[in-house]
Amino acid sequence: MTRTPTTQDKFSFGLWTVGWTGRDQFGEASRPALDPWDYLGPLAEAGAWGITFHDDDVVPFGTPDAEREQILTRFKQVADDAGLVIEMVTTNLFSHPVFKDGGFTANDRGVRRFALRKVLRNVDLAAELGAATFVMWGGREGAEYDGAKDVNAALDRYREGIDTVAAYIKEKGYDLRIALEPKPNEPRGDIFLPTVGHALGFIAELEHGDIVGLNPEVGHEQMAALNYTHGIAQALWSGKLFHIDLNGQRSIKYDQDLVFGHGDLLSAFFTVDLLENGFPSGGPTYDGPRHFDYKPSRTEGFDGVWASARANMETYLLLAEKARAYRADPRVQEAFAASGVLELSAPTLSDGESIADLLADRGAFEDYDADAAGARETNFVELNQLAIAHLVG
Ligand code: GLT
Ligand code: MN
Ligand code: MN
Repeated sequence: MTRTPTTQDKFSFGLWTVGWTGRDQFGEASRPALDPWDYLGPLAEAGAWGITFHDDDVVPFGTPDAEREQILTRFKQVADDAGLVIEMVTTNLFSHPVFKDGGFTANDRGVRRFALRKVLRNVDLAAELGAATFVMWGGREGAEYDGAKDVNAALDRYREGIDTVAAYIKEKGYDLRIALEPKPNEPRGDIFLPTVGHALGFIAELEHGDIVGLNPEVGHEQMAALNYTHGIAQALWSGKLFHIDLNGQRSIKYDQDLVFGHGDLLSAFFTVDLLENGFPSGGPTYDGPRHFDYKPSRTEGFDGVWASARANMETYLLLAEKARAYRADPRVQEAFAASGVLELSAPTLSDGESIADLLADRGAFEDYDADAAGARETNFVELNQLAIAHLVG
């Protein structure tokens, strides 16, 4: 057992995580649904600092305005009483059949306008509740059949939609940033912005890309057989890691949303190492929420729901301890130096060196002993074994 989480740890949970009733494509709910505010007390007791939700998680789709206000007031009150920060809000553009072909990229223009209105209303709510991040997971933005979507037009419409939301945030003066969440597939056969890389490329094409970043999810990158730690590293490098969804995934299959660390544990170790300790030679760091987007397995009752919520935080804290010890270990520092890991931060050209200087440097090419360099020992395996020793030792 490790230390109890505190609010300093900034652990937060989606309401839809502990609130998932276990209903899937093959079976009915295996747990009852509580009222949205009933999840808040136990989460705070378990050590959570924050809570996040979709509009429809709290206020059912189609609820009349007056009732919506009452529900939201009550939810906010209970969150305040529990000491939970509403750090992120997101919009459900995937459950209702109106969004069966997407929200911002639906072929049907009326659906696109409806989706925009639903999002803009939710942006107002997010700002009112003091959220810092507005996540946009485009779960239904995609297609099953290549012929069913004009991808050029879809990306135009996606850009138009995101830029409209970002422009609205600026116009209103809200202190809110948008975080796009990539996912390769499920529920659509193929989803637009399938990976961190695709999403970064897309953000570069936006007019208001300065307030648009990413919310990468562990399992979503791993579903595409990609390295999550590298994904968030590149997002950090681009100044775009606005938020994260931590969970577990075991290889390329359906989106498992397991507890953090219950999938690829070594990858989770290096993710925590990066989040807690930063890059080996410095650089941009992440200090946002440690947000868990997992699903308590359908086999579990409510005891299992709360045990699995705690498990996310406990695993994170255990890994954080291990990662700290790993970095502080003189053998690791030595191995970093011996492996050249720290040498990588030295610019390839010297300060003020011109291309002509490089071309004139015989030592760099003509007289360079490429065979000797090719024979240089890297000790990467030894370095990795030190991580393993810290992790399981
Ligand atoms: C949905 C999805 C998650 C997203 C949520 C935000 S909803 O559960 O599977 O990955 O983060 O829209
Ligand atoms: Mn997921
Ligand atoms: Mn997610």
